[in-house]
Amino acid sequence: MSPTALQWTPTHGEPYRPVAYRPARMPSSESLARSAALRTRMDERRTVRAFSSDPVPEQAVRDAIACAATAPSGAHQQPWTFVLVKDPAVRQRIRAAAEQEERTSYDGRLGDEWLQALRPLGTDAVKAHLTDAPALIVVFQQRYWLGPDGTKRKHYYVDESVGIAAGMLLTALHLSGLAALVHTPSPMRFLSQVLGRPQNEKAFAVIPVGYPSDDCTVPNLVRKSLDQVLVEV
Ligand code: IYR
Repeated sequence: MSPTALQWTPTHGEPYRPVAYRPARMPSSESLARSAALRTRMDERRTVRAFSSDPVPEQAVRDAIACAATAPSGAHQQPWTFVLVKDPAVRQRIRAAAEQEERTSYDGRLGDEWLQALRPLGTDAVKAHLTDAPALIVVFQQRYWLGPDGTKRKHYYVDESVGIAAGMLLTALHLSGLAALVHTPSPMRFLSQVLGRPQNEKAFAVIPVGYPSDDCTVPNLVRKSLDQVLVEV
């Protein structure tokens, strides 16, 4: 059986058993061509808040989730669950609960400094994307491992691991031609209730996926230049 065909089960205390890794080395000319093209393509990604209700190829979304699930993770514990919500009734429940929280947030809970920081983005408590987009991916962190008999085991670097996976998810969706948004209603506890997730899971983000609406606009953002974000020593 090839290593990839093995079914994963949580590992713990087992011996180190390395296997050979010999990927073909890419010529540097090819690396440079790919990195330049990827950089341009990634710079085209925009966070979209106005979605068409047109359906998306569902397998492309599943493939993007599979890409996200290749992320590195603390102790290879893969502490994530992705809930793909297609049911319009469930999306409606999520929207109603999210908007209730967001109204409290925008009506003062965020505080003045935070509201000022959000102003150039044009966000508000209305979250139409939660019902307009044909699919939502709700990313959950598994804060600890919970065995079938209730046994708990510590997970390491959960925030980092799930953050990396979420970034890979956004990349995969974008490169597959799909638009997305990282929505972080706060507090997010209602997502566990609506989606019936177990006690070891905590919502990390809601990612609506779809196509931009015909009248979609985005804020006129400028990204930091490479000079501003890169320090070479
Ligand atoms: N969660 C709120 C507020 C919000 C916060 C940040 I930081 C943003 O970059 C955008 C929005 C909302 O979803 O509107």
